[in-house]
Amino acid sequence: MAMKDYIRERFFPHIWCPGCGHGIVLNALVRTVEKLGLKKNDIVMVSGIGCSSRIAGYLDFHTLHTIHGRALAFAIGVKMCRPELKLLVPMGDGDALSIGGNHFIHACRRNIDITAIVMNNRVYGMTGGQYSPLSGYGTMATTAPYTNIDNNFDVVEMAKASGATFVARATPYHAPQLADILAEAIQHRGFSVVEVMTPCPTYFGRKNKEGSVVDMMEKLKTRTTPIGSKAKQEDPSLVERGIFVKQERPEYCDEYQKIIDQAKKRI
Ligand SMILES: Cc1ncc(C[n+]2csc(CCOP(=O)(O)OP(=O)(O)O)c2C)c(N)n1
Ligand code: SF4
Ligand SMILES: [Mg+2]
Repeated sequence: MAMKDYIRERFFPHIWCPGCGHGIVLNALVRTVEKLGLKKNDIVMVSGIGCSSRIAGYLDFHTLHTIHGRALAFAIGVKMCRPELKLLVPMGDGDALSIGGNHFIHACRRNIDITAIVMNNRVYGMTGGQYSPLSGYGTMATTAPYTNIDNNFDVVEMAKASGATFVARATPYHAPQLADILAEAIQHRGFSVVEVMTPCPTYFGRKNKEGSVVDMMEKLKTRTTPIGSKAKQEDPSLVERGIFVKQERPEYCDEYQKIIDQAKKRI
């Protein structure tokens, strides 16, 4: 199918600023769905609220555009009713780990077969550039004009510690690798988390003097490195990208079905 078959043109033009990384994630998602041969009718995309969450409005799957921070709660409800469907949950860093942090860790712990894509631009983009739990100590934000003194979470470490069975990090600069990682995440049976380090030139970039969009993209190229690379040993400040965790563990809907079967035997 062509790209236009996956897009809801009636919602265009989109709201994203020039240079925003979210559009590249949308593109990678469509390519992945096409490559995997998934049917649009078999996909449910659930989002909360944020610039990143708009992806669910723009794509022509079954979609739910829900409440800020609560996308995973809705997605879990859908998945438990219709376990045969593919659940994709695009989230912002604020959506996933600030207001939605509790849902995030418990979804990881349960290992329910959902793919969470955390678009980490280190800021609340949609609402005007407030700092998020991913902004990091020493960054500037609309709500931190004298610098942010909150330390940040690491999405990958958080997902690993909470029990996600697939954990990866990618960037829109490395778009083909992003699509490959999304494909593995979607095919993985269990809770998969893909952190995508995306640029928000309008707020994070401008407040932190990151330069142009090209400069921000260049940074994703030069300040990240594949997992276990020699470059990381030489410069520990580089951020690793790739697949950190991929393991088999009982999936939540499968386990729940066993409970249903046991209960039925007692009737
Ligand atoms: C319950 C609730 N609280 C707050 C908001 C306001 N709000 C909307 S989007 C957003 C943050 C968006 O940041 P993020 O999730 O990082 O997405 P981005 O826009 O950066 O892609 C906030 C605070 C809301 N819509 N609902
Ligand atoms: S404000 Fe930031 S996150 Fe939102 S569309 Fe613009 S660049 Fe993207
Ligand atoms: Mg954000």
